[in-house]
Amino acid sequence: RLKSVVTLRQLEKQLADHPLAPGGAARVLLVEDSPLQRKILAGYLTGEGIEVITAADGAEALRIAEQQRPDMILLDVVLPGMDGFEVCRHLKENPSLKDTPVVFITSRQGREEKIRGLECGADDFLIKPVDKRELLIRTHSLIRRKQLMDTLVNQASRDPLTGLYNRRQLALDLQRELSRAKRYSTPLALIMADVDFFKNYNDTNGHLAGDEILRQLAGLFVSNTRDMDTVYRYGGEEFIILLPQTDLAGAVAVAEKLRQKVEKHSFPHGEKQTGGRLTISLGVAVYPDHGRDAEGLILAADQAMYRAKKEGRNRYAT
Ligand code: GH3
Ligand code: MG
Ligand code: MG
Ligand code: MG
Ligand code: MG
Repeated sequence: RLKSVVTLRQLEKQLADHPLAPGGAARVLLVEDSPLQRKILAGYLTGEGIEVITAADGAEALRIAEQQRPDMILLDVVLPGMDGFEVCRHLKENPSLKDTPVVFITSRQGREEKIRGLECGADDFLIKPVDKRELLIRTHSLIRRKQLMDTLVNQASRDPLTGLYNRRQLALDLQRELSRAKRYSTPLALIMADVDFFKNYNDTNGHLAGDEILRQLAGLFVSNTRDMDTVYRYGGEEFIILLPQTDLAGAVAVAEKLRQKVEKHSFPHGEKQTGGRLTISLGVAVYPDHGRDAEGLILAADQAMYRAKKEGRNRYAT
């Protein structure tokens, strides 16, 4: 026999002591066609570190989910038009929404309904009338799981030193951008940048000072490229910038702009470098002219960068 069950008051205190998102509220999308039910459930959730956004039908739910990226979706099964199962299937087909936890709210207790829900990817079920404690416990646990997952996914794609995307993410993005470039017959440019005489910088100023240079370079690359472009830390002191829909002339302009920004930037101990400045050399390669697949394009940029080094550094080559 169960000894005790948490009271609503105890539960509310527990949740208040362990906020979901310190400094912000977690967002729950509540999809429910009955205005009364919407009001009751939103009331249960609001104020526990949760912000509730609502939708009254499936189409609206999909639109709002896409725009607002909730941390969890509470989904009524019986809805006008598209039912909850269909909404769930659409959510799971969308790469940017498929990992958002979905909890069905249903008054039907049938096993078949539950299996249908599980089949289309539901994470949990709540039976009407919904118990406030059960709603809060399940919501908090799923949101915590989602937030942990988001953190891990983010960490897997990033370089911890600079915060830039890593080589693993480059491989994924480059495949995607190459397919897009092929399909729409658009160019795709790749720039490789490598710090000049960086071993010398580290030997003179220490590895920690060297790390700071890499962080400052990352900042310069991100702030001097377009939102569409992505900067990656490719290796130790090598960076790659991927520039969709950019041809050779465009990419060369970016490479030269970055070269100048770095040359003009005042880095700590930069004056001790060869030539009195810290500089980079860049290699530019463009799909389809210089490479037709990921390896080919990276190799072409690497070889161009190597030529820039040989020709005297602090320059770009194609
Ligand atoms: P070059 O102009 O030919 O590129 O000369 P370089 O000295 O930059 O090239 P080399 O490949 O000989 O040395 C690269 C140096 O980059 C060696 C290593 O100490 C440094 N490096 C690589 N990764 C890191 C890092 O994460 N932090 C720091 N501080 N240094 C790094
Ligand atoms: Mg309904
Ligand atoms: Mg290098
Ligand atoms: Mg080198
Ligand atoms: Mg170098």
